[in-house]
Amino acid sequence: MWAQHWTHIDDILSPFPDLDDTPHIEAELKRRFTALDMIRLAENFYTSLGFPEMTRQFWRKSHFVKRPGEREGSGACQASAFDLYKAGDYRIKMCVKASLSDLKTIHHEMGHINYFMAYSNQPTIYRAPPNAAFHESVGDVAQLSVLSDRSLRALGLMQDDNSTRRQGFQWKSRKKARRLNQLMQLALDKLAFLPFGLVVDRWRWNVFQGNITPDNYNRKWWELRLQYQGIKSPVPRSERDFDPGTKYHIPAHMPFASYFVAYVLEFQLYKALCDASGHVGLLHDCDLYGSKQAGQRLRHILRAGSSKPWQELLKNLTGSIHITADAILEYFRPLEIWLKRFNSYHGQTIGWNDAVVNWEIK
Ligand code: X8Z
Ligand code: ZN
Repeated sequence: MWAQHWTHIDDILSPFPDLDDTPHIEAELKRRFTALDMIRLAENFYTSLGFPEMTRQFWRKSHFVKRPGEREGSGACQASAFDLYKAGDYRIKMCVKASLSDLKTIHHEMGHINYFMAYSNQPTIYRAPPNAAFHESVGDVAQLSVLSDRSLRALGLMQDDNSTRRQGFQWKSRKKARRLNQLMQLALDKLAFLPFGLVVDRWRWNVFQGNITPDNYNRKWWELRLQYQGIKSPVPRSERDFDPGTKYHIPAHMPFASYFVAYVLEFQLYKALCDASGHVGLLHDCDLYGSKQAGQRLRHILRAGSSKPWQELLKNLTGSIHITADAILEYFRPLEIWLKRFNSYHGQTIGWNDAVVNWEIK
């Protein structure tokens, strides 16, 4: 609805559709996993790094499955994690299904829970992240790891190479093609999100500043959508509609810029943890599963809560006090190279031109 993730159009954007593993992964998840299995899987990832198990209260008091009457896109199902500030009382609220998207989300939410647990010994005032993007990044680092080729294979979610054999594809190029497909699948999540992450708080902060007023709430929303995301509504909109209000975080008054920063930061943290785990090779092939060294480095940050400046904690892990896009660029480089070649071969222009901007809904 918000075009915040573009994974749903993977079928038309996959570089090598014949070798796309995504439908297989989705089918395997549905066939083999229950909602509980998905949650256990995420827990298992964190404990393999040396994090504690989820608490008894977590299992007893969380909301894991959609109840009758609850809608998928409603507040009840919008995934979130809660620190009840009582010994062992941490909960998530999510409607878990066996799907790739929910596999990512459950790792994200459990990242929050692990953060809550790690800083629980701090005085209350420091039981918070050093900046909001840190809280949003932890679980996403786990996502990147669980989606690595090695991890998907270990979980038995990938097709074996024989079943993807196609005429004309040698083993090596087949491997490359499948990797590009996976990078595209993830880019449609992580990269496509960035402009949307910016739009939400650009719009909101302009409302707070009085630059966007009630008489143009919706028009300004769509101007930003076009400017940053390059998208238009498929049906006419007017000020009788309030489209920003459909995004949970607007009526719930939850900041959104933290996700924008987190989507960059998570790659930086992931890269540093991969280095700590002794990973060699391409960044997107790194699986942190079982690495106690990586777990220790990560826990060091989480335990501090907000008792130290984020720059100090970042420096401790990455050697830098700056959040940079170097790691996200490194991660997607093979796809970037492929896309540049593909676009130049097909004479594609990048971006959206006046024809799109001036296109009006009839
Ligand atoms: O709201 C979330 C998390 C809970 S903190 C599931 N996210 C944003 C969203 O769903 O819009 C994660 C990605 C962005
Ligand atoms: Zn979150």
